[in-house]
Amino acid sequence: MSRLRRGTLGRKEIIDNPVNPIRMINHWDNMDGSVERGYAGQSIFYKDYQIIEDLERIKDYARLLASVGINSLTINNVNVHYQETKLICEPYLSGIARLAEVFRNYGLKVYLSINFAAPMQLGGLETADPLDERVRKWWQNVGKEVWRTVPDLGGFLVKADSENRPGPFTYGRTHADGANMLAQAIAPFDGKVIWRCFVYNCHVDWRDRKTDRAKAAYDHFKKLDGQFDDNVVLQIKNGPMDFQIREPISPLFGALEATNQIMEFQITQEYTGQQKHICYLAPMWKECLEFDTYAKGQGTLVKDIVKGETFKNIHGGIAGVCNIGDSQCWTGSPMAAVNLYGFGRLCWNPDLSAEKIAKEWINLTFGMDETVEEAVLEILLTSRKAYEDYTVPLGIGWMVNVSHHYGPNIEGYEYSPWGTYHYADYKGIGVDRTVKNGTGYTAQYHEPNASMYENKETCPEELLLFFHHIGYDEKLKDGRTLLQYIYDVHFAGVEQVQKYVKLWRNLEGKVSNAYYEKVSNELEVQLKDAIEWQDIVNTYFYRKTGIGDEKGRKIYP
Ligand code: GCW
Repeated sequence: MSRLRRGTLGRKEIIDNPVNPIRMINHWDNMDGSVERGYAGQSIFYKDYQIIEDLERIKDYARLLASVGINSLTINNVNVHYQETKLICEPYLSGIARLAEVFRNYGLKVYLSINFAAPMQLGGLETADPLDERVRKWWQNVGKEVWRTVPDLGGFLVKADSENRPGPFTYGRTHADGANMLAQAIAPFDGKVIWRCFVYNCHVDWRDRKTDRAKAAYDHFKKLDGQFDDNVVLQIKNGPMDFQIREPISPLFGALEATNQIMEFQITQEYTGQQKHICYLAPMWKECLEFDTYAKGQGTLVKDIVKGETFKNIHGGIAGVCNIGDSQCWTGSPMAAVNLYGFGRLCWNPDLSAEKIAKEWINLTFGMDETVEEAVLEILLTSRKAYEDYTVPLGIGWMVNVSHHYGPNIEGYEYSPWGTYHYADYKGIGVDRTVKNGTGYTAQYHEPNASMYENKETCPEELLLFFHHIGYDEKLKDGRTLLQYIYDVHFAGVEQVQKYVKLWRNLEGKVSNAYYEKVSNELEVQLKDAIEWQDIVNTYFYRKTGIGDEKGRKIYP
């Protein structure tokens, strides 16, 4: 590791501009103090339905975000409940103004998540129809009031017609109608409407094998391309389903050519170990950003689309669902901080490698000790694959407990209305999303990606079960059967966590005691959970097939 000589820093000049214009954090905080999918304690913004008075910690937070280059944030959950709907009016608005002032000092703009049906709850109207004149007027007045109190508010974030939230569909209107109505109301104040594309039917029937949740965002939004106002930005989750450990990129990237769009990543580890497991997410985000959509021929990378370059959009960037709370170390688990750091760094410069970012974080967190750097780096860089191996490999996803999404429950969602199935039977598993025999999802990609996914032979193996239904006895690339692969990676995933425990043990005395203890305890939990996943998944497939492990390892009957 090269070190700067004393005095050299003063002469070093670096000009480093951010690549993405919008570098945003989304909080899913509720005013009762809870955080939806939060694993780091309670909200730092709200307590007992009030905005927090003491802004000391908020100031630290603003500084923390600014230090990794974040320039905007939403401060309330996209699921805007009854009380939170009132954040756009007094007495809360003055509280928002106080928060905005703290963030302003660190170069961050505050945005609010709004309830599309607010004109009914707050305005006493019997409709929220975006084309109704009274509704339009109502939002215009809200705009005036809000920006009078918070003159530099960034704008509104909207989750509409999604998971039972209200939206324009109720009135037979499109999402362009809904978004543009709001956009026009706040355009005079330079406000933006960030409109989420996480729109799908969450009341499907598992018996219906044709409806495919993965197709929903594209089906809803592709046809609206070009219809959104200049101050509307669509926010698209990285994958077509929902923040699983492995998904293909959303086919909307590369499909929308005349619409402002930003990427949505999930920093909080809802499906990736809930900040009890170490899972470094920057490698996954890198994969998304480097993906070639072929939208304008070879080399049309997602990172260039989202920064607004490919299609010359007015706005572009990246948003991430936050992983902090009021826990002492911000992220509940100290190791989860690498994801917030990594998120900020990638927004700033998506060309950085996940390894470089991890090294930076390790040195900033633990200092320059090379043993520590090497061990922590090894843990971080292998952690995503390890998690995938002992949980849900090959792109199958889910298999988690219903509602809180922690721990294995292989058929937890199999007969539910959420559209998240794996279709395991005694012969095979996986979702056929081909045009030829399946849901036709593969056609949402440009060529050659569409054909690559359509054909089993060319489909990237790590996504095999996302795109195909495969027999347990079918051979994978290296000659192993699918079933044997499933067994192997579940054992391997656990072994990897055992290795983490050993690697971490060597660091006693080299990292602070508090840190050492906390991470040791967390690794114990991770190991126990990994074994739980391994045993439940392996037993499930053993019971389905009656075929044991070729290597004779323990599988519970
Ligand atoms: O991942 C799912 C979560 C919900 C979340 C939703 C969304 C805020 O389970 O908790 O709601 O996605 O992104 O809107």
